[in-house]
Amino acid sequence: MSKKNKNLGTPNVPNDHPRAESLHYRHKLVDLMFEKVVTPSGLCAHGRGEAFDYLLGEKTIPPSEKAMEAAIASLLLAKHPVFSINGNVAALVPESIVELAEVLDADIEINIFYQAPGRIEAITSILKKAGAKKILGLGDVEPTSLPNISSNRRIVDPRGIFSADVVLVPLEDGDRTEALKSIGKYVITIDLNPVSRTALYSDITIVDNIIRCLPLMVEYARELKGTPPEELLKMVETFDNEKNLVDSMELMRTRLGYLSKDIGARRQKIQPGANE
Ligand code: PTJ
Repeated sequence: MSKKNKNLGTPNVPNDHPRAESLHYRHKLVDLMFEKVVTPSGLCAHGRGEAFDYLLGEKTIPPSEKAMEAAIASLLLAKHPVFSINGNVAALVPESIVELAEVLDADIEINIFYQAPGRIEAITSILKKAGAKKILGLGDVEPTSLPNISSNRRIVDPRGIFSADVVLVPLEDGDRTEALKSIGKYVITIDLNPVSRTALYSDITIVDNIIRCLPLMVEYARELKGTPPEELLKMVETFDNEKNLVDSMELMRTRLGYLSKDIGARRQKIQPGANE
């Protein structure tokens, strides 16, 4: 997150702070944790994501744009696309999730790991405020279980993830992704960690911050809607997730190399005389 001097209106975060936008999202997650949308573990997950984002230079990299294009193409080709929404996703990008689902005619299913009284209701409320009309995973029908997984990540809505052909599972634990793959779902994820199990198991991994990439995915969806299915299929078939993950890691490595060479100059800038 690098936009400066934007009025974010976050108490205690001056807009001219060099990391104002990043701090704004941290405060937002903390506030929403007290409202039960986000779980305390969600804060840890966000911190892990931030560390990887730093290695990307907090920018959307070309391999991620490629992955987004293939992801949108596969969602447009899907018979029943479903988005799995946890607390962090609902807190960070509620409007974009609802807009993307609308453009792609996808279902939204709230699917959380840390079950606690009031959480589903809090997430429902944030999604409804963002304009969601239909939300699955609310327990109004008997839930069903994914095979090959013992934790409560197995519990899904029979009308949603269970019957989907393509599932978008952003910021997700590897067990769920592995279980979804074992029953033949086509899985798309958004994960800043290119070596997480979810990143490795998924058919398409978008290595980007969900805050940056969801609005871009909405743009791709609007652009690609109406593209002939043969062209969409070509975009999906020519996409190579393994190569894309390697390319993303190479860019992180290059940036680390650049940062290590530049460290003297950066120290001098922050602390004049440091190298004398
Ligand atoms: O709301 P709940 O109860 O379902 O819990 C949600 C969390 C996030 C706690 C849960 O799904 C979880 O444990 O996730 P993990 O296994 O920590 O995986 C989250 C992944 O998302 C990690 O690889 C992070 O690097 C990545 N990540 C975190 N923040 C972002 C991110 N990726 C993209 N954008 C982010 N903003």
